[in-house]
Amino acid sequence: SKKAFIFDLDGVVVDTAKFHFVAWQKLAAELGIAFAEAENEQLKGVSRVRSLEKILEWGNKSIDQETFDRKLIQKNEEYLEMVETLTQDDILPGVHEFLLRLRESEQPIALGSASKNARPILKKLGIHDLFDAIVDGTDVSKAKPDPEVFLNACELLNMPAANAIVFEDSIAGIQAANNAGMISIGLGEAQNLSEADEVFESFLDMPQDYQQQLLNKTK
Ligand code: G16
Ligand code: MG
Repeated sequence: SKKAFIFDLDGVVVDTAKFHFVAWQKLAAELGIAFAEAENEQLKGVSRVRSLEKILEWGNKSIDQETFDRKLIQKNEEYLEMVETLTQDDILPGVHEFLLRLRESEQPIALGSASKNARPILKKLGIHDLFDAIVDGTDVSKAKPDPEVFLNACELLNMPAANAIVFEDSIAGIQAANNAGMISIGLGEAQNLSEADEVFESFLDMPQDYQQQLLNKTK
């Protein structure tokens, strides 16, 4: 049967999470705020504006609106410089093959990302055309864990939420999928993603028969 296959971008399709980490860490350092892996984990899937708000909360600091906006522009410019270095080789292991297999069996595929840079990144990776629908940070008003991004994706694919399968690397994203009543599959460390219906370290660790089962699975 047909399912809606919805992919997060950063940390699922491509390892841009490491670029976000470098850029946020630099920004935090400029503000005198400590920022390590644990903090970064909590920013995954979180919008740009909300991320800076969180960093300021952690550091118990406040800055004026102009500085806030300037810092975000600077962060994004640094991030985009790193994004420029991306090639097809940076697609995470097993993803490209999985996408092609889904297309072969004519399964609807969407991207559901919080990033405002999603479209240019997919084009850079040469996989933009594998997606039937793209919903990103420029299309939604409510950030993950709100289910808006994934519900919009389902609507564009013309599929009910109960038939959707979401691949996510972030806690906020798994919660968004669960809030939408969709099957949530975590990519990454199981200890971070305990709320997911299933967790794999990468797409390479997802057994072929599990992939086949997904086509018949409902929540
Ligand atoms: C991504 C990242 C977040 C990032 C957000 C906004 O979400 O996980 O760390 O802050 O997008 O990205 P940008 O600054 O490019 O608009 P996702 O949902 O693709 O994992
Ligand atoms: Mg992500």
